[in-house]
Amino acid sequence: MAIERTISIVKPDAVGKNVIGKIYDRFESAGLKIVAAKMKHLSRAEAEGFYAVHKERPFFNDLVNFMTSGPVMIQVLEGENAILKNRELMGATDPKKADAGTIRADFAASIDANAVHGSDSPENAAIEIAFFFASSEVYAGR
Ligand code: IDP
Repeated sequence: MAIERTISIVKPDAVGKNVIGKIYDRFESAGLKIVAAKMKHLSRAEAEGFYAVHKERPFFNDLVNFMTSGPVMIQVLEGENAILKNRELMGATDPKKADAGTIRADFAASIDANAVHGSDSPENAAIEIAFFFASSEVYAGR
């Protein structure tokens, strides 16, 4: 299986609930390594740029408002099959539909405030990592 890197974001709702560490534990327990991390309060332009792929969607403005409502914790996860593994740990977009034991089932309140973001493909993972981190800020897995 391939060693991959992916972007994870702990969204403002989960940062506000003080569960960054509990979410990090899910990654580490699943064998994913945190190889870069930063806390950041996104500007409107940054949130709009990050979610540009969704700009025609009806929820785009709500999404940008939410993602700029407080600081987020952004990390690069590295490990075997990291992109899919992170998506499995996250659970479905709507926490009501997320499997028991997933991050969204345990920490998210609604489809808007759904605790975490994760890249959904190798192409998007590369774009999203470059959006937030210089290559010198991402460390090789131990
Ligand atoms: P994902 O985060 O599970 O990959 P996407 O479909 O890529 O889900 O949507 C990006 C984000 O946009 C979601 O995490 C969620 O916060 C928000 N979102 C998606 N669909 C809706 C919706 O129908 N209403 C409100 N917000 C939504």
